[in-house]
Amino acid sequence: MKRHDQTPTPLPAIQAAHVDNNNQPLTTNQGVKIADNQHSLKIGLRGPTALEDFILREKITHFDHERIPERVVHARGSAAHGYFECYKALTEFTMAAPFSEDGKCTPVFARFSTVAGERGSADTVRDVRGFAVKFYTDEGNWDLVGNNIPVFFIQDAMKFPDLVHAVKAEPHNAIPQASSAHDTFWDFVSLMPESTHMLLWQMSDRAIPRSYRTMQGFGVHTFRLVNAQGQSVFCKFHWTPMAGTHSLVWDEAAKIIGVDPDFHRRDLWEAIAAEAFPEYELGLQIFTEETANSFSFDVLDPTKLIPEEWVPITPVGKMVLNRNPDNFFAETEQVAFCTAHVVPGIDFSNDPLLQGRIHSYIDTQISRLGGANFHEIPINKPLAPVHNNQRDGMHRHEIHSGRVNYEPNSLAGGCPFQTAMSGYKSYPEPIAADKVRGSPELFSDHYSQARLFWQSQSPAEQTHIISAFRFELTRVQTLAIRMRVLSLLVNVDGQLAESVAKGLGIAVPPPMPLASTAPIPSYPISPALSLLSHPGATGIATRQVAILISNGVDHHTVAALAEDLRNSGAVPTLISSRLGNLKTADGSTLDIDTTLEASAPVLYDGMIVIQVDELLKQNIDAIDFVRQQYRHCKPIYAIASDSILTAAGIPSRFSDGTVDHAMIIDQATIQADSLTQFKTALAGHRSFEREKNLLTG
Ligand code: HDE
Repeated sequence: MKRHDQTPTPLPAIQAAHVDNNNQPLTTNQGVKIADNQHSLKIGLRGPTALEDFILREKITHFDHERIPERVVHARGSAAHGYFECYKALTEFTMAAPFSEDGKCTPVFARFSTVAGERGSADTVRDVRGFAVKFYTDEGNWDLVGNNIPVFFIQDAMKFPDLVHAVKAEPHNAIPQASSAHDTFWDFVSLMPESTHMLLWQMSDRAIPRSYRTMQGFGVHTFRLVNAQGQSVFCKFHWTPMAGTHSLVWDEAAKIIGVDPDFHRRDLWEAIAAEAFPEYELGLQIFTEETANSFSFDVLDPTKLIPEEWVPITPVGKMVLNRNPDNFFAETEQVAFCTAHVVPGIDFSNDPLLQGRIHSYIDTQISRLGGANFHEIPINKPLAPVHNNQRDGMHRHEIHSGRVNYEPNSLAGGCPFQTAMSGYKSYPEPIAADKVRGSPELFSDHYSQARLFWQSQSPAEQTHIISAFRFELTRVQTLAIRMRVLSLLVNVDGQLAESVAKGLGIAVPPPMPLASTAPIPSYPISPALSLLSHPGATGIATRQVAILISNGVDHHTVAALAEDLRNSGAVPTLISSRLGNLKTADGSTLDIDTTLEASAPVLYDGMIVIQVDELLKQNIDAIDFVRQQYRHCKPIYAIASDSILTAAGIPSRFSDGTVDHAMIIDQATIQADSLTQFKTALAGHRSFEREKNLLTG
């Protein structure tokens, strides 16, 4: 696929499987036309149903088997089609097909997910997000199955089932759903000091993204790139959203769970439908084995990252998601990502977590998708042709003719044949070692990178981390577990431990003993680890803006505002206390999009409130709407509406007297300057300074 050929057309396998019911008669699965789809076949109108009713039985039997097991982790997710465009050929480092030519485009399917919740759980829970991309390359499928956090809880695949058992709902009562805020999770991680670094990320705003479109993605492990000459370098994969990295605030995330559990799914779907295509730049940290050996940590340890300041990120291309799936089950549910799906030019490192994953992903599809032929499901079919002697099994679709299903053979002319030159070759890494269970000495430093992350956060981000620890540990019922977590945190930062302990009403315990006597490495602060360092696009495209109005509003003002916002790509929604036509000052009417009853402030990135009448000023929902926008640090533009701000108890200045630039007040009508100021605040996403007014200590 070339750069000019990026129209969002379905992959051939999906196109071939597509069914168009338009103008077609209703049939059974055997293609027999159905005369009556309303009534079962009965012995007399008031009599029993006949066993011979094959139409009823086929329909009900199929229905009875409509569900498949959900993913054991990452069950809740949403996906989209798109393409990856390589900026410049990367043949110096890799022969991987997506990087073989300047401007080459490769079709992709990307699925984003939460980890702990079940398939029907809410989107905005505090959790790690999956970021999995299937590249349909001309050399076969390559799956980059990453997360939105660059490190992981554990260092060895051996502990994964324990981690997942601990974080999922507790086995005796299946509570809580999609939440780490319970005893078993914190019991486990507090006994696994290697989790500490990841815990800080998980308690940070990274774990409550505003949108799948505004979060980063990471391959997490160290991978290998191999070029056509067989030379190899190490590599870490980074996805950065062009829209910038933005998160929710916890109170808001928790409320969205109730008012719109599909918040992220809807956001992704609507953005693509509106052709505001989500884009992510792929960057690589490329480094040699010698460089890796010079680090104070082991690059095979997935609880460690490589600071960007040590190995810069080279942008190599971008992914554009430009087509929503046609069918959630057929595509999003049945897509099977496997870390074992690599193409020539991409290889594994010996990271013990990655090594375990290479097995797990294929294995899990066998029970989830009902057998070994899941690669024949249209969404999983490679674009590259498949020829081998694997045969039979549940739900085999392909029909191989002839008597030869083995290799070597002479009866089929030796086909299909091995390709010694261009076939996949594993990098011949020399290894001379004992077969042992254990981990390298460098794996035992569990705190210095946690400290690096903590120290690299802005004050607002640090405050949010403290609140998240307090929230989760307050939910934990066992005092000893709270104490153990604090003893981990003391090793990260005394102030952090103290602030968390204060919220829990307990004294900071002594630090958890260190696992090694080796000198503790120190890292300079890495600004790139703060979400604020990736503001992304400066505009307000796709931002949701609530416009709160009441009877008597100036028609022209509202129309002009909505038009201006729409022209900037934002999505304005007119909200009032009733649906239907609202009477404006000049006697004309305005069509309201939704009501205070049916909507919620947490669904909007910012709000404008215009010329509120007496009734709205006293409406508790309206007051609450404004108050929550303020509390969640979102921009508010009040036009002739300061009375409602007063009713909501909202100041226009911070406690230290400085101006809140995300709070714009005009006394009479809309002012061009004020609107620009509002849009700038909206583009900036949040005014965390406002928390100065909100924090209770
Ligand atoms: Fe996964 N993981 N994982 N994981 N993972 C699965 O595969 C597993 C890990 C990730 O949208 C499962 O098809 C093991 C790290 C994503 O369909 C399963 C270990 C990272 C997705 C599995 C890990 C991930 C999964 C469940 C430790 C980030 C969703 C269903 C050795 C780099 C993919 C499935 C999608 C899904 C196993 C750790 C990311 C059971 C054994 C680290 C994004 O195979």
